[in-house]
Amino acid sequence: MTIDWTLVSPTNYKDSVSPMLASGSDLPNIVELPDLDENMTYITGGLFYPLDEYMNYMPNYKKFLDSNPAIKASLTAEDGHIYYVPQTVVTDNYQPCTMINMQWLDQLGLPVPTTLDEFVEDLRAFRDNDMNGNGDKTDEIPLSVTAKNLPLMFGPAFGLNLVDGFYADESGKVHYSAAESENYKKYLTFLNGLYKEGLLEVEYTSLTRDQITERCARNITGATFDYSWQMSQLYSKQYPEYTGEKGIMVGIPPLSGESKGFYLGRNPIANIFGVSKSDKDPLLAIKFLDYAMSEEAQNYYVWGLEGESYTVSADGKRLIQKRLLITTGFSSLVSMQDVFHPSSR
Ligand SMILES: [Ca+2]
Repeated sequence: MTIDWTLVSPTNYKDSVSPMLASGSDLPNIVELPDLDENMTYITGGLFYPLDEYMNYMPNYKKFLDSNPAIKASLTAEDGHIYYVPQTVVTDNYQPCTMINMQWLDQLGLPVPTTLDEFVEDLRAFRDNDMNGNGDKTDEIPLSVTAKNLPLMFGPAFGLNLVDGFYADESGKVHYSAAESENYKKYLTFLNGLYKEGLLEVEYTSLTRDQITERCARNITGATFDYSWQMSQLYSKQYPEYTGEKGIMVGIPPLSGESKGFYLGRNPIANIFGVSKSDKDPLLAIKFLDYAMSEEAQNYYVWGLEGESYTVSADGKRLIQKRLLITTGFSSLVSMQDVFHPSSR
């Protein structure tokens, strides 16, 4: 299959695609929607085929929906039909994570922290030493994180899901995070402690990603929290010594406190694709989307090519061969916001 891709920059994707959808004419066969169609605007406009009527041609998608009932429920419209195929975020490598300045950690001879206590010790060491070696012990900022990311970074260690607002425990009982008063109080007390000790940047309420990036360029910050791909795509790149081989701002697993940490931050449905009714013979587009949901395509997406970007060891584990290739592929896939058009018949 040859695909005629129409590439649109992520920054003006919505502005470019919304008018096309509003006019409803000359749409490509497959469209990535500019939003999640929460108000069913495009569905009620009759722009897209109900894909559930084509499940005979979508064995991979059917299998995915059957094994992910919560995602299936989210995708099912009020009229009972499913109109879209999602780009899903169900793996940990797509989640935001804590990133730590690995050069600073190495200089101190400290291990990668796994608990809040260890992390706080690292921050104190960053605060108290001339980590960037400019002769000034006072210009190091231990932690630069946006206010929006703080609950994602530290909530889980207190057993709190402050993003969705609720969670179900092992017995299936639903809890509402902010109302878990004891844990929530401990969480706030912890943050207050960071602030008072000068570990959390004073201007954290107004801090932006651009400012954090600039702090990395000046090598004055010890840790941050952001989407995983930004460690290579954005932050580590700010350091002149970064070659792509060894990360400088490096992601670490979720920190644990009284509760075991967990990744938190992204809706399992990140984007949605529909097959437009401009396509009078939609089966090829439908089969293509189904292939995208297959295990084969997902393996390509995540791992690349066996023998080139990864190898499989005797015990069945996949090992990354070329870190750069993976990193590059990762970035371009993540930033991809495409309208595409399978034109070859
Ligand atoms: Ca310094």
